[in-house]
Amino acid sequence: MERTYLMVKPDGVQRNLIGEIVSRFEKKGFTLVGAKLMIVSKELAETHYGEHKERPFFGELVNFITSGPVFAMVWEGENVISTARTMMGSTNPAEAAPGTIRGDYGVQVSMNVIHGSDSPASAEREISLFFHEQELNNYKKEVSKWV
Ligand code: RTP
Ligand code: MG
Repeated sequence: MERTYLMVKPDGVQRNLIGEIVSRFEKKGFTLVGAKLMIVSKELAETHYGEHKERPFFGELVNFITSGPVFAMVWEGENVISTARTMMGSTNPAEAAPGTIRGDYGVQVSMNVIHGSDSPASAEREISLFFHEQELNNYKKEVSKWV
């Protein structure tokens, strides 16, 4: 079963959106296998966003993601990587469709509420960056035969 790394960014935590965001993925039918509130270190932020190292917004991005607690999560389900990206909406909240998380709650591209892995390789990399294997729970929901 596919897994992805999702993270409520510091703006989402400050704006009390953890519950709303968790609720959307629960109701969709995905399974939460790990979660924690944490402060991201500068080193972890730079590794996580390493692909953007040369971009002009890299410093601002690292400062933002380390500026307060994030809510780190691993979710499991069929096609969860791409479906979660669809549920998040476009990177720039101004272009994100209504009904998506960024479309409903975001305003600026620099504070766009949520992160989600963009491919199976990113998901594997990011899950192991943020979680130890023993923090991930292997279980099956009774309801899973219905979704
Ligand atoms: P994320 O990695 O956070 O899930 O977002 P994403 O895949 O939709 O977008 P990505 O291209 O990976 O960009 C990572 C994050 O960098 C910030 N950003 N700022 N100031 C800017 O022009 C700019 N462009 C991107 C956003 O917070 C974006 O989520
Ligand atoms: Mg990205």
